[in-house]
Amino acid sequence: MITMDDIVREGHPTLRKVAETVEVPTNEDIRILKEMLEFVKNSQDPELAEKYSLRPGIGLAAPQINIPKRMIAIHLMDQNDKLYSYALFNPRIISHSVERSYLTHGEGCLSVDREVKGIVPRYARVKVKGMTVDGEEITIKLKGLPAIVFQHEIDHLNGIMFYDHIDKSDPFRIPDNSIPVEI
Ligand code: LHY
Ligand code: NI
Repeated sequence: MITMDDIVREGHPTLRKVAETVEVPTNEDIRILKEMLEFVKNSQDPELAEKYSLRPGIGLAAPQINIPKRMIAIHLMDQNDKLYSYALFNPRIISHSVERSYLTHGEGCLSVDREVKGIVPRYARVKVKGMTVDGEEITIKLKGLPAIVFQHEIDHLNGIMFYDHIDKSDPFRIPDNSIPVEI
């Protein structure tokens, strides 16, 4: 199983690479992607998180376990108790709103062991396409926290860290035309 020991931290070169498209997933790719989703789920289980010292998370990208491939796993519930549980190859944003959003308390990252304060502007709504572990191409419409998490994870596939988006000269500047999202 994946644990925190498998997660590379900022400064590791893989986090700054553009990850490779997975043209045809091998059985090993599929196994790893399934394990990534298990890790995210396990991290939310208080007993397992305690037992294996997992930091609770809602998303993981393959570069974070030092695998430079376009694979992400996300598992979270939105405010209406709707579950967003996805393990995707080659996820991509096919369209997005003009309107922005941001987490009021900022973002964190399992690969960043420090608090980085500031507002991370995101798109308020995104449509994401990707391939499931069963080889199915799917399109997902997202808003609110799920939309933010998908953008955070897809950024990892392009070597982008959340703090790259924080305005250096004014970290708490509210983006124009934006909706605050509370966790
Ligand atoms: N995981 C973060 C986590 O805590 C994702 C995240 C995204 C947190 C946005 C907060 C806001 O699960 C990762 O860092 N994955 O890359
Ligand atoms: Ni992250």
